[in-house]
Amino acid sequence: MTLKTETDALLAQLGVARGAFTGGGMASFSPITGEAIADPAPATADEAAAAIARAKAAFRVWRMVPAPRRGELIRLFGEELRAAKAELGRLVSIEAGKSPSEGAGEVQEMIDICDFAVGLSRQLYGLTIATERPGHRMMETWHPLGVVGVISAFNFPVAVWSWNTALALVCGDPVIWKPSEKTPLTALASMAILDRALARFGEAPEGLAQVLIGGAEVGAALVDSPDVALVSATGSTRMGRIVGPKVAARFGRAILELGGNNAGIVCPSADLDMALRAVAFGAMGTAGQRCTTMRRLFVHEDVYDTLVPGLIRAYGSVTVGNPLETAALVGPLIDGAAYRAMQSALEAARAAGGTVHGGERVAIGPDTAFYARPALVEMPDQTGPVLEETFAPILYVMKYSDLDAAIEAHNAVGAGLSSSIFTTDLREMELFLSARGSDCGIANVNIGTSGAEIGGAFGGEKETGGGRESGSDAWKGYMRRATNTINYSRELPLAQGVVFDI
Ligand code: UN1
Repeated sequence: MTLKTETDALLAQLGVARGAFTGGGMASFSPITGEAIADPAPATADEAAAAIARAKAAFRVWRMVPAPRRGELIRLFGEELRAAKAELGRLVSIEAGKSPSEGAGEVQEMIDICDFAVGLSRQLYGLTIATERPGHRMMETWHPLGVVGVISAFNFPVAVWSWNTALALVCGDPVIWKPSEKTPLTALASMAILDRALARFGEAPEGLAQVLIGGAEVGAALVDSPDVALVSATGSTRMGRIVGPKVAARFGRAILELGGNNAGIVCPSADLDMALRAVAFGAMGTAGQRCTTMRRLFVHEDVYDTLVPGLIRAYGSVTVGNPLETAALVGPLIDGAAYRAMQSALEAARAAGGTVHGGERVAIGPDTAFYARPALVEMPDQTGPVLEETFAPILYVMKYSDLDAAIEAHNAVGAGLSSSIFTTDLREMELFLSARGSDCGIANVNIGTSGAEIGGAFGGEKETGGGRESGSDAWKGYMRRATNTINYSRELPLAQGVVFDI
């Protein structure tokens, strides 16, 4: 069976109409072989405008549905996702090139956020606050915000949308999704799954959840529309530099999840065997194509010669291959451009004095597929390509002698998403987690930088964009807060003791 035949069958099983993914002219490829597997139609500017108008109308209805009732829709969505987990996970593997375990893991992440959001639908709490005026009460209320536009990336083609969508729908907001041009099929399938939940729910307004397949112009329609209250965008810092100011210029709200240049620090007291396994997954997992991928590693000079040769061996022996046909841990890069970006970063690293282990192309399948052995690069300093995110499996390894200096170097990059320290010394650990430690939105101890659970708030600082999605109180980004002061007395005392006797 070709990948195209299998994709057709999976899409049919998942309930996507054939016309939605054939004959539309926007070719879509599987990175596993590089072959074309479908060609959906891109949305036109008129279609985008119509979708926004439908969502705006849906908001007027949905905001009045009680939140726990909105949660019922997400409960049904979670049920539908459980029923479709195997097929959707497989489609993620075909379209994004992930191993079956990571494809299934991505769908599990969707299920997890649904469970979280169902509970959340009864916990959209505001505070009651003491007032200085007698006979008064002060409280805050959280209200639905409006239409949410979700722009997502190829590497987590469905999970990131679901973090946003589960929360937004529970918070009372309609959602319009512009998935990556590289992964339209998993988007169509996820929408078909949500459509089944909507049909079972029965009372959702038309246009509550929509998908717009297309390129930058579709994203721009969401970014520029004053009727889109919140734009939640995941992608490169370059994309965020365009989206952020445009949304701000119209006083819209943005949640930005941009690049990461995540690092680990391995201290002398670390459990080196555990550190090796954690670094291997963090740096090579998903072929280095997570925004949370570990890209830099600072190793203390006392343990460098123990840890790094072991890591180099792991890089040499890790299985690279077709993740659908073999048990390979490292699958393909998304496309040729990703491979070329990897090679030019390695070239720049060599020029900056780096010693490169691995990184070469591995011939698997047709030459339209791009597989590469992950690269470990021993760097004398943090210079050149080390300072930037290259979306490929490259780990830059540097030696350190003083932890304060290592933390300083750790923080001396533009991005601020995720970070790890490997230590069994509580002073080192607490320093790393303190105000003068890691400057990232995620700071871990004795685990890698990737693979966050949905219960915590996900996102990062600086050039990562500052947005938070998923767990904790990230839901507040999808609602507007009103402060209410209620006078139940027969007097009219003014705040701050102001007198205004008329
Ligand atoms: C991303 O790469 O855009 O923490 C998201 C992780 C995953 C999400 C990554 N839960 O690695």
